[in-house]
Amino acid sequence: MNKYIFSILIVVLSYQSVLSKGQKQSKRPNIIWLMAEDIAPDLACYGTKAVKTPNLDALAAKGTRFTKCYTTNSICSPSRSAMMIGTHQLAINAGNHRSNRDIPLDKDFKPFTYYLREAGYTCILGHSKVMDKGTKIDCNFKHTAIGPWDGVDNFGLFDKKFEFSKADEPFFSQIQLKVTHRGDWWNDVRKQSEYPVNLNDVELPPYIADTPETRLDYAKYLDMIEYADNEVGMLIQELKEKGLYDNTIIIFIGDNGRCNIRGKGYLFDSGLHIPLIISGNKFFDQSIVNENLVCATDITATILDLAGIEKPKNVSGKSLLQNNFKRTYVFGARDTWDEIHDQSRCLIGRNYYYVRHDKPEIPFDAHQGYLEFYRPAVHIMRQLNEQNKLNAAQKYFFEEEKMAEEFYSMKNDPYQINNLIHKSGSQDKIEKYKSKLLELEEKFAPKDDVVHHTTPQSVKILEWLKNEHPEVIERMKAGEEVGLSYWMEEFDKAHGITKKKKKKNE
Ligand SMILES: [Ca+2]
Repeated sequence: MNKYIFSILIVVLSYQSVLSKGQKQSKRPNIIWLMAEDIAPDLACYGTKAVKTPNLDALAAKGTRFTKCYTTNSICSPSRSAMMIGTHQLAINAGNHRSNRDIPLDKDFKPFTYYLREAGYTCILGHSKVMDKGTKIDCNFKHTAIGPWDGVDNFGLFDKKFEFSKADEPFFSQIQLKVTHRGDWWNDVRKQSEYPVNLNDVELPPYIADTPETRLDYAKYLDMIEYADNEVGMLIQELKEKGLYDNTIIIFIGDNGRCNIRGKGYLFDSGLHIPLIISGNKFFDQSIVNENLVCATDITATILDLAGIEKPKNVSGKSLLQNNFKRTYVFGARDTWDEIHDQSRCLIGRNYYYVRHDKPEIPFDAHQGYLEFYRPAVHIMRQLNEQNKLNAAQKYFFEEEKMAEEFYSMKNDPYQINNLIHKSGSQDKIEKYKSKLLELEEKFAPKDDVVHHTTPQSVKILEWLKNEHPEVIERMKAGEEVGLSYWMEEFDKAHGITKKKKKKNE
Protein backbone atom coordinates (compact mmCIF):
# COMPACT_ATOMS: atom_id res chain seq x y z
CA MET A 1 0.00 0.00 0.00
CA ASN A 2 1.23 3.44 -0.84
CA LYS A 3 2.56 5.13 2.34
CA TYR A 4 0.55 8.28 1.68
CA ILE A 5 -2.77 6.40 1.32
CA PHE A 6 -1.93 4.37 4.41
CA SER A 7 -1.46 7.46 6.57
CA ILE A 8 -4.73 8.94 5.29
CA LEU A 9 -6.42 5.66 6.23
CA ILE A 10 -5.02 5.92 9.77
CA VAL A 11 -6.35 9.45 10.10
CA VAL A 12 -9.79 8.37 8.83
CA LEU A 13 -9.88 5.36 11.16
CA SER A 14 -8.89 7.42 14.20
CA TYR A 15 -11.54 9.98 13.31
CA GLN A 16 -14.12 7.23 13.10
CA SER A 17 -13.10 5.86 16.47
CA VAL A 18 -13.46 9.34 17.99
CA LEU A 19 -16.90 9.48 16.40
CA SER A 20 -17.96 6.17 17.89
CA LYS A 21 -16.70 7.25 21.32
CA GLY A 22 -18.81 10.35 21.01
CA GLN A 23 -21.75 8.29 19.72
CA LYS A 24 -23.88 9.13 22.75
CA GLN A 25 -24.07 12.79 21.73
CA SER A 26 -24.17 12.22 17.99
CA LYS A 27 -26.30 9.07 17.96
CA ARG A 28 -28.40 8.83 14.83
CA PRO A 29 -31.98 9.77 15.58
CA ASN A 30 -35.04 7.61 15.23
CA ILE A 31 -37.62 9.14 12.94
CA ILE A 32 -41.36 8.61 13.16
CA TRP A 33 -43.59 9.67 10.30
CA LEU A 34 -47.20 9.94 11.43
CA MET A 35 -49.39 10.25 8.38
CA ALA A 36 -53.00 11.19 9.00
CA GLU A 37 -55.42 10.48 6.18
CA ASP A 38 -57.29 13.14 4.26
CA ILE A 39 -56.61 16.06 6.55
CA ALA A 40 -56.23 19.79 6.02
CA PRO A 41 -54.45 21.91 8.62
CA ASP A 42 -57.55 21.69 10.81
CA LEU A 43 -55.87 21.41 14.20
CA ALA A 44 -56.26 23.75 17.17
CA CYS A 45 -52.66 24.93 16.71
CA TYR A 46 -53.56 25.99 13.17
CA GLY A 47 -56.42 28.08 14.51
CA THR A 48 -59.38 25.69 14.13
CA LYS A 49 -61.62 26.62 17.03
CA ALA A 50 -64.00 23.69 17.30
CA VAL A 51 -61.34 20.98 17.65
CA LYS A 52 -59.13 20.00 20.57
CA THR A 53 -55.71 18.60 19.67
CA PRO A 54 -53.55 18.95 22.80
CA ASN A 55 -50.91 16.40 21.78
CA LEU A 56 -50.27 17.83 18.34
CA ASP A 57 -50.43 21.35 19.73
CA ALA A 58 -47.70 20.41 22.24
CA LEU A 59 -45.53 18.99 19.43
CA ALA A 60 -46.01 22.21 17.47
CA ALA A 61 -45.34 24.36 20.53
CA LYS A 62 -41.98 22.64 21.02
CA GLY A 63 -41.03 22.16 17.38
CA THR A 64 -41.81 23.79 14.04
CA ARG A 65 -45.27 24.16 12.55
CA PHE A 66 -45.31 24.67 8.81
CA THR A 67 -48.24 26.64 7.46
CA LYS A 68 -47.86 26.12 3.71
CA CYS A 69 -47.18 22.45 3.03
CA TYR A 70 -48.80 20.94 -0.07
CA THR A 71 -48.97 17.46 -1.51
CA THR A 72 -48.40 16.86 -5.24
CA ASN A 73 -51.77 15.12 -5.75
CA SER A 74 -54.99 15.33 -3.78
CA ILE A 75 -55.64 11.57 -3.61
CA CYS A 76 -53.94 8.94 -1.43
CA SER A 77 -51.95 6.75 -3.78
CA PRO A 78 -50.33 9.25 -6.19
CA SER A 79 -49.45 11.51 -3.28
CA ARG A 80 -48.00 8.65 -1.24
CA SER A 81 -46.08 7.36 -4.26
CA ALA A 82 -44.43 10.77 -4.66
CA MET A 83 -43.48 10.89 -0.99
CA MET A 84 -42.14 7.34 -1.01
CA ILE A 85 -39.74 8.17 -3.85
CA GLY A 86 -39.17 11.83 -3.05
CA THR A 87 -40.13 13.10 -6.46
CA HIS A 88 -43.25 14.01 -8.39
CA GLN A 89 -45.63 11.10 -9.06
CA LEU A 90 -45.68 11.97 -12.78
CA ALA A 91 -41.92 11.36 -13.03
CA ILE A 92 -42.48 7.76 -11.94
CA ASN A 93 -45.75 7.33 -13.88
CA ALA A 94 -47.68 6.91 -10.63
CA GLY A 95 -50.25 9.67 -11.11
CA ASN A 96 -53.33 7.52 -11.60
CA HIS A 97 -54.99 6.28 -8.42
CA ARG A 98 -54.50 2.56 -7.70
CA SER A 99 -52.71 1.86 -11.00
CA ASN A 100 -49.56 0.05 -12.10
CA ARG A 101 -49.29 -2.14 -9.01
CA ASP A 102 -47.77 -4.84 -11.22
CA ILE A 103 -45.11 -2.64 -12.83
CA PRO A 104 -41.68 -2.25 -11.21
CA LEU A 105 -40.33 1.27 -10.76
CA ASP A 106 -37.86 2.53 -13.32
CA LYS A 107 -34.43 1.43 -12.09
CA ASP A 108 -33.31 5.03 -11.56
CA PHE A 109 -35.80 5.47 -8.72
CA LYS A 110 -35.81 3.88 -5.29
CA PRO A 111 -38.11 4.14 -2.27
CA PHE A 112 -36.51 6.23 0.45
CA THR A 113 -36.75 3.33 2.89
CA TYR A 114 -34.19 1.57 0.66
CA TYR A 115 -31.63 4.30 1.42
CA LEU A 116 -32.54 4.32 5.10
CA ARG A 117 -32.06 0.57 5.33
CA GLU A 118 -28.75 0.78 3.45
CA ALA A 119 -27.64 3.27 6.10
CA GLY A 120 -28.51 0.87 8.92
CA TYR A 121 -32.00 2.03 9.82
CA THR A 122 -34.68 -0.49 10.77
CA CYS A 123 -37.80 0.46 8.84
CA ILE A 124 -41.02 -0.31 10.69
CA LEU A 125 -44.53 -0.12 9.29
CA GLY A 126 -47.62 0.61 11.38
CA HIS A 127 -48.14 0.35 15.11
CA SER A 128 -50.23 -1.96 17.24
CA LYS A 129 -51.78 0.97 19.16
CA VAL A 130 -53.48 2.74 16.21
CA MET A 131 -56.79 2.02 14.46
CA ASP A 132 -56.43 -1.06 12.26
CA LYS A 133 -52.68 -0.83 12.94
CA GLY A 134 -51.68 1.90 10.48
CA THR A 135 -49.99 -0.15 7.76
CA LYS A 136 -51.39 1.43 4.59
CA ILE A 137 -48.74 1.99 1.89
CA ASP A 138 -50.81 2.49 -1.29
CA CYS A 139 -48.07 3.22 -3.84
CA ASN A 140 -48.58 3.00 -7.60
CA PHE A 141 -45.66 0.73 -8.44
CA LYS A 142 -44.81 -2.87 -7.69
CA HIS A 143 -44.17 -3.26 -3.98
CA THR A 144 -44.73 -5.45 -0.96
CA ALA A 145 -44.93 -4.29 2.65
CA ILE A 146 -42.15 -6.36 4.16
CA GLY A 147 -38.92 -7.75 2.76
CA PRO A 148 -35.78 -6.65 0.95
CA TRP A 149 -35.81 -4.28 -2.04
CA ASP A 150 -33.75 -4.52 -5.18
CA GLY A 151 -36.45 -3.31 -7.56
CA VAL A 152 -36.01 -6.38 -9.79
CA ASP A 153 -36.92 -9.51 -7.83
CA ASN A 154 -37.58 -8.05 -4.41
CA PHE A 155 -39.97 -5.22 -3.72
CA GLY A 156 -40.21 -4.95 0.08
CA LEU A 157 -40.41 -1.47 1.57
CA PHE A 158 -40.11 -2.22 5.30
CA ASP A 159 -38.35 -4.63 7.65
CA LYS A 160 -41.10 -5.34 10.13
CA LYS A 161 -44.46 -4.25 11.49
CA PHE A 162 -46.14 -2.81 14.55
CA GLU A 163 -43.50 -2.29 17.26
CA PHE A 164 -40.40 -0.21 17.88
CA SER A 165 -37.88 -0.83 20.64
CA LYS A 166 -34.33 0.04 21.72
CA ALA A 167 -33.08 -2.94 19.76
CA ASP A 168 -34.33 -1.36 16.53
CA GLU A 169 -32.35 1.86 16.89
CA PRO A 170 -31.87 3.75 14.76
CA PHE A 171 -35.31 3.19 13.31
CA PHE A 172 -37.71 4.84 10.91
CA SER A 173 -41.34 4.16 11.63
CA GLN A 174 -44.19 5.04 9.28
CA ILE A 175 -47.55 4.98 10.99
CA GLN A 176 -50.78 5.78 9.23
CA LEU A 177 -53.56 7.38 11.23
CA LYS A 178 -56.51 5.98 9.39
CA VAL A 179 -59.35 7.35 11.49
CA THR A 180 -59.65 10.61 9.52
CA HIS A 181 -60.26 8.67 6.28
CA ARG A 182 -63.94 8.39 5.43
CA GLY A 183 -65.23 5.08 6.68
CA ASP A 184 -67.99 3.26 8.44
CA TRP A 185 -66.45 4.03 11.85
CA TRP A 186 -67.16 7.80 11.86
CA ASN A 187 -70.56 7.54 13.56
CA ASP A 188 -69.27 5.15 16.22
CA VAL A 189 -66.24 7.30 17.02
CA ARG A 190 -68.47 10.36 17.47
CA LYS A 191 -70.93 8.37 19.58
CA GLN A 192 -68.13 7.12 21.80
CA SER A 193 -66.45 10.50 22.17
CA GLU A 194 -66.73 11.92 25.68
CA TYR A 195 -66.92 15.46 24.26
CA PRO A 196 -68.16 15.30 20.68
CA VAL A 197 -67.43 18.46 18.71
CA ASN A 198 -70.17 21.02 19.28
CA LEU A 199 -72.03 21.78 16.05
CA ASN A 200 -72.33 25.43 17.01
CA ASP A 201 -68.54 25.77 17.22
CA VAL A 202 -67.94 24.47 13.68
CA GLU A 203 -66.74 27.09 11.21
CA LEU A 204 -67.55 25.95 7.69
CA PRO A 205 -65.54 27.24 4.72
CA PRO A 206 -67.71 29.68 2.72
CA TYR A 207 -68.00 27.25 -0.23
CA ILE A 208 -69.88 24.69 1.91
CA ALA A 209 -73.56 25.49 2.46
CA ASP A 210 -74.39 25.89 6.14
CA THR A 211 -77.03 23.29 7.00
CA PRO A 212 -77.48 20.98 10.03
CA GLU A 213 -76.30 18.03 7.89
CA THR A 214 -73.14 19.71 6.60
CA ARG A 215 -72.31 20.97 10.10
CA LEU A 216 -72.76 17.51 11.58
CA ASP A 217 -70.58 15.98 8.85
CA TYR A 218 -67.84 18.56 9.44
CA ALA A 219 -68.07 18.07 13.20
CA LYS A 220 -67.56 14.32 12.69
CA TYR A 221 -64.41 15.02 10.69
CA LEU A 222 -63.11 17.10 13.61
CA ASP A 223 -64.08 14.28 16.02
CA MET A 224 -61.85 11.98 13.94
CA ILE A 225 -58.98 14.46 14.21
CA GLU A 226 -59.41 14.42 17.99
CA TYR A 227 -59.22 10.63 17.94
CA ALA A 228 -56.02 10.81 15.84
CA ASP A 229 -54.58 13.34 18.30
CA ASN A 230 -55.23 10.88 21.09
CA GLU A 231 -53.39 8.17 19.14
CA VAL A 232 -50.43 10.54 18.79
CA GLY A 233 -50.52 11.03 22.56
CA MET A 234 -50.39 7.27 23.16
CA LEU A 235 -47.43 6.87 20.81
CA ILE A 236 -45.51 9.67 22.51
CA GLN A 237 -46.23 8.07 25.86
CA GLU A 238 -44.84 4.77 24.61
CA LEU A 239 -41.69 6.48 23.30
CA LYS A 240 -41.19 8.00 26.74
CA GLU A 241 -41.78 4.73 28.58
CA LYS A 242 -39.29 2.94 26.37
CA GLY A 243 -36.66 5.66 26.82
CA LEU A 244 -36.76 6.50 23.11
CA TYR A 245 -38.40 9.91 23.15
CA ASP A 246 -35.26 12.03 23.51
CA ASN A 247 -33.68 10.47 20.46
CA THR A 248 -36.77 10.46 18.23
CA ILE A 249 -37.86 13.02 15.68
CA ILE A 250 -41.61 13.11 15.12
CA ILE A 251 -43.05 14.30 11.83
CA PHE A 252 -46.81 14.75 11.59
CA ILE A 253 -48.30 15.11 8.10
CA GLY A 254 -51.35 14.33 5.99
CA ASP A 255 -51.38 12.34 2.75
CA ASN A 256 -53.84 14.67 0.98
CA GLY A 257 -56.34 17.35 1.88
CA ARG A 258 -59.69 17.42 3.59
CA CYS A 259 -62.30 14.86 2.55
CA ASN A 260 -65.08 17.24 1.63
CA ILE A 261 -66.30 19.63 -1.09
CA ARG A 262 -63.30 21.03 -3.03
CA GLY A 263 -60.99 18.86 -0.94
CA LYS A 264 -59.60 15.39 -1.62
CA GLY A 265 -59.59 14.72 -5.36
CA TYR A 266 -59.43 18.37 -6.45
CA LEU A 267 -56.61 20.81 -6.96
CA PHE A 268 -58.12 23.51 -4.79
CA ASP A 269 -56.13 24.54 -1.75
CA SER A 270 -58.21 22.28 0.49
CA GLY A 271 -57.36 19.23 -1.65
CA LEU A 272 -53.60 19.66 -1.42
CA HIS A 273 -52.92 21.65 1.74
CA ILE A 274 -51.79 19.47 4.67
CA PRO A 275 -50.53 20.03 8.19
CA LEU A 276 -46.80 19.56 8.82
CA ILE A 277 -45.27 19.57 12.29
CA ILE A 278 -41.71 18.47 13.01
CA SER A 279 -40.32 18.08 16.51
CA GLY A 280 -37.51 16.29 18.29
CA ASN A 281 -34.46 17.78 16.62
CA LYS A 282 -32.51 20.90 17.63
CA PHE A 283 -33.03 22.46 14.23
CA PHE A 284 -36.79 22.17 14.43
CA ASP A 285 -37.30 22.50 18.21
CA GLN A 286 -37.53 26.26 18.26
CA SER A 287 -41.23 26.81 18.95
CA ILE A 288 -41.63 28.50 15.63
CA VAL A 289 -44.12 28.86 12.84
CA ASN A 290 -42.51 28.44 9.43
CA GLU A 291 -44.35 30.08 6.55
CA ASN A 292 -42.17 28.79 3.74
CA LEU A 293 -43.84 27.03 0.87
CA VAL A 294 -43.15 23.30 1.28
CA CYS A 295 -43.82 20.36 -1.04
CA ALA A 296 -44.54 16.92 0.43
CA THR A 297 -41.50 15.51 -1.40
CA ASP A 298 -39.39 17.92 0.69
CA ILE A 299 -40.37 15.83 3.71
CA THR A 300 -38.75 12.79 2.08
CA ALA A 301 -35.55 14.76 1.43
CA THR A 302 -35.63 16.01 5.03
CA ILE A 303 -35.88 12.48 6.45
CA LEU A 304 -32.87 11.34 4.43
CA ASP A 305 -30.97 14.41 5.60
CA LEU A 306 -31.92 13.79 9.25
CA ALA A 307 -30.57 10.26 8.87
CA GLY A 308 -27.30 11.64 7.49
CA ILE A 309 -27.85 10.27 3.99
CA GLU A 310 -26.66 12.26 1.01
CA LYS A 311 -29.55 13.18 -1.24
CA PRO A 312 -29.93 10.69 -4.11
CA LYS A 313 -29.91 12.17 -7.61
CA ASN A 314 -33.55 11.44 -8.36
CA VAL A 315 -34.99 12.89 -5.18
CA SER A 316 -36.35 16.25 -6.31
CA GLY A 317 -37.57 17.32 -2.85
CA LYS A 318 -35.38 19.70 -0.86
CA SER A 319 -34.34 19.21 2.75
CA LEU A 320 -35.97 21.56 5.23
CA LEU A 321 -32.93 21.09 7.41
CA GLN A 322 -30.91 23.34 5.14
CA ASN A 323 -30.66 26.93 6.33
CA ASN A 324 -31.01 28.20 2.79
CA PHE A 325 -34.18 26.19 2.11
CA LYS A 326 -36.33 28.03 -0.37
CA ARG A 327 -39.15 26.82 -2.56
CA THR A 328 -40.86 29.07 -5.04
CA TYR A 329 -43.51 26.67 -6.36
CA VAL A 330 -45.32 23.42 -5.68
CA PHE A 331 -46.47 21.52 -8.75
CA GLY A 332 -49.74 19.65 -8.22
CA ALA A 333 -51.54 17.20 -10.50
CA ARG A 334 -54.77 15.24 -10.59
CA ASP A 335 -55.30 12.30 -12.94
CA THR A 336 -57.56 9.24 -12.86
CA TRP A 337 -59.50 8.51 -9.70
CA ASP A 338 -61.54 5.30 -10.05
CA GLU A 339 -63.85 5.61 -13.07
CA ILE A 340 -63.26 9.36 -13.53
CA HIS A 341 -60.39 9.89 -15.95
CA ASP A 342 -59.82 13.56 -15.25
CA GLN A 343 -56.63 15.55 -15.77
CA SER A 344 -55.73 18.84 -14.12
CA ARG A 345 -52.48 20.55 -13.19
CA CYS A 346 -51.70 23.38 -10.79
CA LEU A 347 -48.87 25.60 -9.74
CA ILE A 348 -48.88 26.93 -6.21
CA GLY A 349 -46.73 29.95 -5.54
CA ARG A 350 -46.23 31.90 -2.35
CA ASN A 351 -48.91 34.42 -3.20
CA TYR A 352 -50.79 33.03 -6.18
CA TYR A 353 -52.35 29.75 -7.24
CA TYR A 354 -52.88 28.70 -10.85
CA VAL A 355 -54.94 25.68 -12.00
CA ARG A 356 -55.31 24.30 -15.53
CA HIS A 357 -58.08 21.80 -16.25
CA ASP A 358 -57.30 19.72 -19.33
CA LYS A 359 -60.77 18.17 -19.27
CA PRO A 360 -63.08 21.04 -18.26
CA GLU A 361 -66.01 19.08 -19.65
CA ILE A 362 -65.78 16.76 -16.62
CA PRO A 363 -67.54 18.63 -13.81
CA PHE A 364 -66.15 18.76 -10.26
CA ASP A 365 -69.31 16.94 -9.19
CA ALA A 366 -68.76 14.00 -11.54
CA HIS A 367 -71.09 11.65 -9.63
CA GLN A 368 -68.16 9.33 -8.95
CA GLY A 369 -69.39 6.09 -7.36
CA TYR A 370 -67.10 6.13 -4.34
CA LEU A 371 -67.79 9.77 -3.55
CA GLU A 372 -71.54 9.20 -3.58
CA PHE A 373 -71.03 7.16 -0.41
CA TYR A 374 -68.77 9.62 1.36
CA ARG A 375 -69.79 13.20 0.60
CA PRO A 376 -72.97 14.03 2.54
CA ALA A 377 -72.39 17.71 1.73
CA VAL A 378 -72.50 16.96 -2.01
CA HIS A 379 -75.94 15.33 -1.73
CA ILE A 380 -77.31 18.18 0.37
CA MET A 381 -75.83 20.90 -1.81
CA ARG A 382 -76.96 19.26 -5.06
CA GLN A 383 -80.53 19.64 -3.88
CA LEU A 384 -79.95 23.21 -2.74
CA ASN A 385 -78.42 23.93 -6.11
CA GLU A 386 -81.51 22.60 -7.87
CA GLN A 387 -83.58 24.89 -5.67
CA ASN A 388 -81.27 27.77 -6.58
CA LYS A 389 -80.33 28.22 -2.94
CA LEU A 390 -76.53 28.23 -3.23
CA ASN A 391 -74.46 31.39 -3.37
CA ALA A 392 -71.86 31.84 -6.12
CA ALA A 393 -68.98 30.42 -4.05
CA GLN A 394 -71.00 27.30 -3.26
CA LYS A 395 -72.52 26.94 -6.72
CA TYR A 396 -69.16 26.80 -8.56
CA PHE A 397 -68.61 23.17 -7.54
CA PHE A 398 -71.90 22.17 -9.18
CA GLU A 399 -71.46 23.87 -12.56
CA GLU A 400 -71.86 21.56 -15.56
CA GLU A 401 -68.30 22.26 -16.64
CA LYS A 402 -65.16 23.46 -14.92
CA MET A 403 -63.52 26.71 -15.96
CA ALA A 404 -60.54 25.76 -18.15
CA GLU A 405 -58.22 27.77 -15.92
CA GLU A 406 -58.27 29.33 -12.48
CA PHE A 407 -56.02 31.90 -10.84
CA TYR A 408 -56.30 33.06 -7.24
CA SER A 409 -54.56 35.52 -4.98
CA MET A 410 -53.93 33.53 -1.81
CA LYS A 411 -53.29 36.64 0.26
CA ASN A 412 -56.59 38.29 -0.57
CA ASP A 413 -58.65 35.21 -1.24
CA PRO A 414 -57.49 32.16 0.77
CA TYR A 415 -60.76 30.31 0.09
CA GLN A 416 -60.33 30.72 -3.66
CA ILE A 417 -63.64 32.35 -4.42
CA ASN A 418 -62.61 35.04 -6.92
CA ASN A 419 -61.12 33.52 -10.06
CA LEU A 420 -58.81 36.18 -11.54
CA ILE A 421 -58.10 34.33 -14.78
CA HIS A 422 -59.74 37.00 -16.95
CA LYS A 423 -58.84 39.99 -14.79
CA SER A 424 -56.79 42.47 -16.76
CA GLY A 425 -54.28 43.34 -14.01
CA SER A 426 -53.28 39.69 -13.50
CA GLN A 427 -52.28 38.66 -17.02
CA ASP A 428 -48.49 39.01 -16.64
CA LYS A 429 -48.50 36.93 -13.47
CA ILE A 430 -50.77 34.33 -15.08
CA GLU A 431 -48.44 33.98 -18.08
CA LYS A 432 -45.51 33.48 -15.72
CA TYR A 433 -47.35 30.76 -13.82
CA LYS A 434 -48.49 29.06 -17.01
CA SER A 435 -45.02 28.87 -18.49
CA LYS A 436 -43.46 27.69 -15.22
CA LEU A 437 -46.08 24.97 -15.03
CA LEU A 438 -45.23 23.80 -18.56
CA GLU A 439 -41.57 23.76 -17.59
CA LEU A 440 -42.28 21.54 -14.59
CA GLU A 441 -44.51 19.21 -16.60
CA GLU A 442 -41.62 18.71 -18.97
CA LYS A 443 -39.13 18.25 -16.14
CA PHE A 444 -41.26 15.55 -14.51
CA ALA A 445 -42.54 13.87 -17.68
CA PRO A 446 -42.48 10.07 -17.25
CA LYS A 447 -40.26 7.88 -19.43
CA ASP A 448 -43.12 5.43 -19.76
CA ASP A 449 -46.84 6.15 -19.93
CA VAL A 450 -48.30 2.64 -19.66
CA VAL A 451 -51.25 2.65 -17.26
CA HIS A 452 -52.82 -0.45 -15.75
CA HIS A 453 -56.03 0.70 -14.10
CA THR A 454 -57.93 -1.16 -11.40
CA THR A 455 -61.72 -1.42 -11.43
CA PRO A 456 -63.48 0.25 -8.51
CA GLN A 457 -66.14 -1.78 -6.68
CA SER A 458 -68.12 1.31 -5.73
CA VAL A 459 -69.63 1.82 -9.22
CA LYS A 460 -71.40 -1.52 -9.36
CA ILE A 461 -72.48 -1.34 -5.71
CA LEU A 462 -74.08 2.04 -6.39
CA GLU A 463 -75.85 0.75 -9.49
CA TRP A 464 -77.15 -2.24 -7.54
CA LEU A 465 -78.43 0.00 -4.74
CA LYS A 466 -80.23 2.21 -7.24
CA ASN A 467 -82.04 -0.83 -8.65
CA GLU A 468 -82.55 -2.97 -5.55
CA HIS A 469 -82.49 -0.57 -2.59
CA PRO A 470 -83.67 2.87 -3.72
CA GLU A 471 -84.48 3.67 -0.10
CA VAL A 472 -80.74 3.61 0.67
CA ILE A 473 -80.12 6.10 -2.13
CA GLU A 474 -82.77 8.34 -0.55
CA ARG A 475 -80.92 8.15 2.78
CA MET A 476 -77.71 9.18 1.01
CA LYS A 477 -79.49 12.12 -0.59
CA ALA A 478 -80.59 13.20 2.87
CA GLY A 479 -76.95 13.46 3.88
CA GLU A 480 -76.48 10.13 5.63
CA GLU A 481 -73.29 8.12 5.23
CA VAL A 482 -74.71 4.65 4.69
CA GLY A 483 -71.38 2.82 4.69
CA LEU A 484 -69.67 1.51 1.57
CA SER A 485 -68.03 -1.45 3.33
CA TYR A 486 -71.36 -2.50 4.79
CA TRP A 487 -73.08 -2.42 1.40
CA MET A 488 -70.18 -4.20 -0.25
CA GLU A 489 -70.78 -7.08 2.12
CA GLU A 490 -74.51 -6.98 1.44
CA PHE A 491 -73.80 -6.97 -2.30
CA ASP A 492 -71.58 -10.02 -1.94
CA LYS A 493 -74.20 -11.85 0.16
CA ALA A 494 -76.92 -11.07 -2.39
CA HIS A 495 -74.74 -12.40 -5.20
CA GLY A 496 -73.53 -15.50 -3.36
CA ILE A 497 -69.94 -14.26 -3.30
CA THR A 498 -68.12 -15.75 -0.34
CA LYS A 499 -64.93 -14.19 0.99
CA LYS A 500 -62.99 -17.24 -0.18
CA LYS A 501 -64.31 -16.97 -3.76
CA LYS A 502 -63.65 -13.26 -3.83
CA LYS A 503 -60.02 -13.71 -2.78
CA LYS A 504 -59.50 -16.27 -5.52
CA ASN A 505 -60.81 -13.87 -8.14
CA GLU A 506 -58.70 -10.92 -6.96
CA1 LIG B 1 -55.63 9.81 1.90
